[in-house]
Amino acid sequence: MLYILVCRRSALPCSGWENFRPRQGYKNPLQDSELEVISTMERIVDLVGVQMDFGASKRGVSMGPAAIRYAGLSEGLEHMGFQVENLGDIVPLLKGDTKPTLRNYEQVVDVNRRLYHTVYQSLEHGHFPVVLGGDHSIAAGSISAVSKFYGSIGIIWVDAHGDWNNEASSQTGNMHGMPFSAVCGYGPDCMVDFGQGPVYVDVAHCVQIGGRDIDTQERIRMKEAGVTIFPIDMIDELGMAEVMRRAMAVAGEGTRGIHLSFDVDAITPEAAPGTGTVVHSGLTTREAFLAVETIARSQKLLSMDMVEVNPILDERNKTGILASELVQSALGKVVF
Ligand SMILES: [Mn+2]
Repeated sequence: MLYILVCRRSALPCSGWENFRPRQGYKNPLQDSELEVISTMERIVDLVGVQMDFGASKRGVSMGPAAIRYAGLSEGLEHMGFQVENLGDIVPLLKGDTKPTLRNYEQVVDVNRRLYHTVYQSLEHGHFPVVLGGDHSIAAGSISAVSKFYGSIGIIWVDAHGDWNNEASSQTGNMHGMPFSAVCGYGPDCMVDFGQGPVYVDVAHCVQIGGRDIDTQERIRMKEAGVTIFPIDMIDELGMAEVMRRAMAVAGEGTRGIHLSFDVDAITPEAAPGTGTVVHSGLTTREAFLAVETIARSQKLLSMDMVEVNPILDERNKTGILASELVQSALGKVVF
């Protein structure tokens, strides 16, 4: 007996009934034994690349989308049964205004505005948006769209860094260190306000996982805001399974679903060398997979970013391949 039920909103296989829209010919599997496949047509993933590296100090992460695509992401997702729509890449302006506290802000803001519209449209179509970075500043645009569309979401932010600076607290002015703060309404607002009336994400549903290089000012701001943080030492002690159970409760309960923002620098540099801001002693690859597999099993994932893959710094696309596999696992690829 095979029944495939699909959440229209998340485009993921769904065992619940909340989001299920019965269509003509539908028969309740609990009462009827007839073989029926329901609506695999609606499992559409929109892939959008963002060739952005103006939010970081090192160049080259703009080639991340190509690296992840060459690693076979579309083919892998299609093999899983998804229909993949490749929306191409967003390319930043060649030049733009800058200032010491917000480096290359004009290019960052412009890209985020365009990404906002792309992701919002994807959600309106009932598709599942996957955003490939690019540096992490682009999460401001993608999350702004998801938050505006759903109203109430949770965020799971997997990263070696807090990304919770603003123009006042940042020591570098690099805007890839600011998006988490921005989407929660703690600035800089230019990253998330495109005239759409931004819907800020409630910090009560925000989780940081894998942090091990958080600035002093940033730490104070995160504590004051009340972000739930599972730094690397807590993952050592509790184990990733328990950390994810707690993270899912914070981000998933009382929200429409979860946005996953995954920075590959969360993973230990031996396994993910192709990224600009490596920090020693990070997540093992299995801890990273367990995290995304847990999110997939919850069926609460609404959208995701996979960011900071820098092919110039990589070894034979090792990090690009890992990023591609992590996206597939987040969308439900199972080990067995
Ligand atoms: Mn980051």
